[in-house]
Amino acid sequence: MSTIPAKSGLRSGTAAHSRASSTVLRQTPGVIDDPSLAAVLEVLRRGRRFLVCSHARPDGDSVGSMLALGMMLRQMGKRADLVAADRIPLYCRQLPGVDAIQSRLRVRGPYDAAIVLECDGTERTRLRGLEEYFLVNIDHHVTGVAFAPVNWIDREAASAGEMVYRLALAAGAVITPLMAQCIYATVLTDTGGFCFGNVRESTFALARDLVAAGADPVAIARDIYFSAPPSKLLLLGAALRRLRRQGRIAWLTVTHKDMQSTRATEEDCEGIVGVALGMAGVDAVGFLRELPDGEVRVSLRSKSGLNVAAVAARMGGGGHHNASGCTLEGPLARAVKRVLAELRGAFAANGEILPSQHDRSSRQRTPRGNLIA
Ligand SMILES: [Mn+2]
Repeated sequence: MSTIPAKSGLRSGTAAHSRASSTVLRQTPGVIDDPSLAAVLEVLRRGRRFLVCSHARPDGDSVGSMLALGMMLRQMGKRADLVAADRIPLYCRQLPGVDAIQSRLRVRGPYDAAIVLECDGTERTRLRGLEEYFLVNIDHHVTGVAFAPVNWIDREAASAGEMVYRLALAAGAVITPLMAQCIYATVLTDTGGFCFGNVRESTFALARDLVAAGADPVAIARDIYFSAPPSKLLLLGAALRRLRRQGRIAWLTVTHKDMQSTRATEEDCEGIVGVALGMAGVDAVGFLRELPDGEVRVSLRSKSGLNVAAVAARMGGGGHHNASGCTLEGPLARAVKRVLAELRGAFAANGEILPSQHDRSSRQRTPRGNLIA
């Protein structure tokens, strides 16, 4: 942590916030006070050829942080191959250099190290052959695991992209407009547009730095939030028809049939869970989607102190305090029961007793007559 004292004056952040802002803003090239960051940089300086990858079903943070890290490595005169097991989602396809990301299920090549971004193990990447390489793990999830010989896990970072930014500053790299564009996208998406609990004072300072370095916040927001294909809105409609609520918990489900009838793709599911979280009085939401093989993909979100990363971890998944996920066995109805039981249990463990399923006071009817139980 930096020893530079916080600025005096109007600072209302907690000590943790101030520390984090110091780390982002005051990292001077050549002065590295984080031994984990230094260890990562050492690997990057020594090697010549790198593989850069992230989790399967890449999101804005995985794509943006891979691209920015690739640009940084090339600036250092290194070779970087960017690889993803699944296709890049539509909302990320405007990011600079995105076409260079190779779609692979197996990796091979003479790499000095493979850098794994925001994963808790090599399995998350769904890339075969990865374990044969010297691994570097860069992660910001609260459920992060030190699985590699070199691990840099910063649970306070708003995105993996923020960590790449710090790495680039420490390496003495120039933050080019294209790098800034990619990193800004990681911050915007992982904070849900600066709304989630991982937003702190330093996040805005980082965003300011990135805009100063050439990121265009309006263009990035348009690409990410205002360019949805029609299938996404049709799927949202299907999900909202099955919106249910019990007290502070709401949930939505989507069947495989819904996916087929709306011609929705997996990435069209992105963001649906957040819509339900917009309901007043709801503090936790589960979105459950039936997969073609009958398994159920679960996304959890919260807007209170409820730690949904812990809830997901109890069901074999993980993630962030306010955003997490897991995969359960079907059928859908059984998965719904399990998710509700875990969410209720988590509220109860916080000392918050929720009305039971049969408590009439928690029931209401929507204008369409759907029971929101
Ligand atoms: Mn992330």
